[in-house]
Amino acid sequence: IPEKNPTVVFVLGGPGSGKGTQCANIVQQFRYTHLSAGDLLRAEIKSGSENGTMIQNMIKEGKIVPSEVTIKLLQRAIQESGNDKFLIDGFPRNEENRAAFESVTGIEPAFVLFFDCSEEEMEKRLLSRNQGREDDNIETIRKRFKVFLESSLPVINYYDAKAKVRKVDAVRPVEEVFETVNAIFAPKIE
Ligand code: UP5
Ligand code: MG
Repeated sequence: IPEKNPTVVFVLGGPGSGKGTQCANIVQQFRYTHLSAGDLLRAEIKSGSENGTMIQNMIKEGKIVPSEVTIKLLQRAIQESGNDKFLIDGFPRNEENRAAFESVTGIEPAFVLFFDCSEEEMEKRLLSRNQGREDDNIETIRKRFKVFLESSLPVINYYDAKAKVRKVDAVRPVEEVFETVNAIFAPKIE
C-alpha cells in the first residue's frame, strides 16, 4: 500500500558541501530513508540501463539530467522503501526539477536543509575525496559550481521565500555540523 503523505526533506547544498555525509548521520538518529539522486543516477549507469550513457555524459559535464529520468528513480525508491520519511539529497537542482517533482508526485517538502559552504572548502573536499567519481576533477568541479550557482541556488531562494529553508554553516567539522542538524530534526519540547 503506497503511503499517502510521505514526509520529505530536500537536502541541498553545493558539490562537496557534505549532503551525503550528514544524511548518513540523520538516518542513524532519526529513521529516515536516504535517497541521493546522484547515487540513484550512478546506480542506473552501472545497471546498464538504456539511459546509462546519456546520464554518464551529463554527470561528466556537471549538467542536470532530465527530470523525468531522476523523478522516476526517486519514485521507485520511495515505493520500494516501505518507509514514509525521506531525505532527498541533491534534488531538485533547478526550477524545472522542482516543479516537475511537485506536479508528478504531489509531494511538497516539509522543509529544505541547506548546507552553506564556501567554494574554497568544497573544492578542497572534492579533490581529496578519492572515491573514483568521474566528476571529481577540477574541470568538472568548476562546471558543477557554475550550475549550482545559476540553477540550484534559485530553488533554495524559492523555498526561502516560503520560510522553508533551514540553513546550516557547513564549513565546520562534520561533528559540529551534525550538532546543528540534530537540533533541526530533534522534536521540540516547549
Ligand atoms: N566531508 C563532508 N563533510 C565534511 C566536513 N564537515 N568537513 C570536512 N570534510 C567533509 O562530502 C564530500 C567530501 O567531503 C567527502 O570526502 C566527505 O568525507 C568530506 P559529501 O558528504 O560526499 O558531500 P556531498 O554534498 O554529498 O557532495 P557530492 O559530490 O555528492 O555533491 P554533488 O551535489 O556534486 O553530487 P551529486 O551526487 O548530488 O550529483 C552528481 C551529479 O549528478 C550532478 O553534478 C549532476 O550531473 C547529476 N545529478 C542530476 O543531474 N540530477 C540530480 O537530481 C542529481 C544529480
Ligand atoms: Mg553526495
